[in-house]
Amino acid sequence: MNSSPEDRRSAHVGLAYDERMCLHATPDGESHPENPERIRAIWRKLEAEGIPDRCILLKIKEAEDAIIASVHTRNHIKLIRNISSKKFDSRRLMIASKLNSIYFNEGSSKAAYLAAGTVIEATENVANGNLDSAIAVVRPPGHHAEANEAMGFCLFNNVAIAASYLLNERAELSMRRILIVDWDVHHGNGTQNMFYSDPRVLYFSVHRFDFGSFYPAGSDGSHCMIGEDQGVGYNINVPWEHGQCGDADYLAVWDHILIPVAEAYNPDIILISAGFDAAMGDPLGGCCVTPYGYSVMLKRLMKFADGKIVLALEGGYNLNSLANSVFACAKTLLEGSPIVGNFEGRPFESTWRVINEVRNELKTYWPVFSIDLPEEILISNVERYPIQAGINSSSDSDVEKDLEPSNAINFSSNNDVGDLILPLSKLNVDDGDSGELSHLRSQQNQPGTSEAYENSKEVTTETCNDLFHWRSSLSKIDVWYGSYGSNMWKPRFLCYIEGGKVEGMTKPCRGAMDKTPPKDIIWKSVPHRLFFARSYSNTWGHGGVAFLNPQSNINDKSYMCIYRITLEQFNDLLIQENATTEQFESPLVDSRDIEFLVKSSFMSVESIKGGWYSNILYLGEQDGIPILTMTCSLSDVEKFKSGELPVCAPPKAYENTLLKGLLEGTELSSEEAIGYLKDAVARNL
Ligand code: Q9C
Ligand code: ZN
Repeated sequence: MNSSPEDRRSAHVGLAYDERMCLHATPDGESHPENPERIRAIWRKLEAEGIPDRCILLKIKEAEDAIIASVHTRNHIKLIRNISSKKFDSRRLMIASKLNSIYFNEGSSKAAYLAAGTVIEATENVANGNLDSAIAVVRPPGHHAEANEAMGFCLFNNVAIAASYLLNERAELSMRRILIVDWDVHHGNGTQNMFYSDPRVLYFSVHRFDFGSFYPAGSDGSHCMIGEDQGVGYNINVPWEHGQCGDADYLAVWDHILIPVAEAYNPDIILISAGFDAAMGDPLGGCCVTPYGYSVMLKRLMKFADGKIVLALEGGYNLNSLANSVFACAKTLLEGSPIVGNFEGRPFESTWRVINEVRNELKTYWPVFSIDLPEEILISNVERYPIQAGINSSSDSDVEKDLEPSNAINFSSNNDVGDLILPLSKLNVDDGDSGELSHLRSQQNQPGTSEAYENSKEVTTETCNDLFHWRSSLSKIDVWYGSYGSNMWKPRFLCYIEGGKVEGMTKPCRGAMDKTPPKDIIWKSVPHRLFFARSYSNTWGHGGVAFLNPQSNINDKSYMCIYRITLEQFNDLLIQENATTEQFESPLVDSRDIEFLVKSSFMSVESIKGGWYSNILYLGEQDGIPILTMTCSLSDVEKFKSGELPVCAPPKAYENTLLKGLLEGTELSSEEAIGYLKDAVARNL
């Protein structure tokens, strides 16, 4: 451990691993992504590559309570210390069930103390110069653990404990500025909170945020969280808007955020909360960073702090990606250069948006952010977007179902054929025909329907035209469809037009027959109450679904995204929203109905009376074109008020979809949008 820098060929890299950290496992042998095989797989890979022989193996020891206590409460320490003891045998399950994403067994205490102790040991030896750098292959992970709460598979916050140890117990090592780089795909809420007002620790995290819907969810991971008091400016969050981010996205963030800040901050040591769940193939992260990407990210940090870097394992749940990524990092530390590789592709369009938002938010604290980014990277001619819609099958789309007995139409007994817009038994599409019906054909070619397609070659095209004669006339009339629920988010709305599904939805939509996207999109507010009711939907799971009180009130205000579509498309929307698979020989709403609506402001659609959205509202006009929306009947409102029908908060995925829409479309800040939805949930009808 004490050779001088001059006489070495490769760097002195500490490596820590101990099989006893495998003692923490699910109590009943149930499978779990955060399992002992993770660190075993890493160790096997490192051994197979001869890495341990090239490193200095570190002593593994349990952390002392006094040190842990600098970031955790006495109560939390007591809980983790005692949780594995005999007298907690009967209570472990209960306690774990009250926590968020946590399990305990008789080995949890030992593993938690060893993980924290090992990161302290690695950090101390890098700080005092015994080592150039180190890798701590530890579990359970730490960055979600709060001062007084275990969560997100984390018991003690290993990295935070080590940082606090340097600052408070080892002042003589002069580690006055600590940079924590958290590249785990999740936001390290625990670490952020522990140093939120402390300028001695610069916490930087790049993570999936998905507008607040990705674990640990909420606003902690937002780029607006920049620290407070003395620590303002020393907390930097880079929140991805979606999955699929890869090397190009991460390296763009390194180039335009992390590296410039590291230059300005001039850290004395860097601790990496090194989760590898942003790696390609990870089952939780949905991103695609390669081992080469991690290796370059690490190498770029090695020019700071005299190369003093400690990597502490956090997440990472694909054993192969995990092992290969850790191996790439070990090699990089040992050899001082990235592994061989390259990456293709360019950052997402959203990545530039996020980078700009972060720089903008922090420019008063980091003057280097005031320099504009070169224009050519902002206006790219070929922009990259994440893949969103994927049609898995043509099964029933947005069928919302209550678990409670309800008056909804029961179309649940779908067979393979029944959910196509046109009953296939009445259709004849031969391969030679083209034009008008080609959209139908493409629908039938979806996986799972080919058999039905084969069985459908009997009926003439005339039958089709008969059945659809109303479509061509309504395709010439435009209306504004007013959306106030998940459809405010355009990609979700497009599922009703183009078919398919987006993140958060469990079932794909059929789409409209005319798949032309809306001609225009405008935001408006209306004097109606937004509320959430019903208790279960197939698309979003348990929880409420958005409704607008059909009765207006000048004291109410709801945001609405209005899409200019054809009256034909509006009819297809109505069919899908009301979960019906029936074919209608006449339209549900035609131009005469609109005349009626303009006078009477709402109209109940007889043939879908049992559906949840059978009530059409006329909300005025825009550019001489009527604005229509659909909601529940007045009598349902009475039932929601009386408790005869359930009123309940929306499920997270659904709420987040609304949030995405509001943030993309209106001038609302994320706080305002969150507040708006919270308010709609909280107020009684
Ligand atoms: N619906 C780390 O990577 N997911 N923790 C829970 C609940 C928890 C990840 C999903 C993910 C925790 C260290
Ligand atoms: Zn993670």
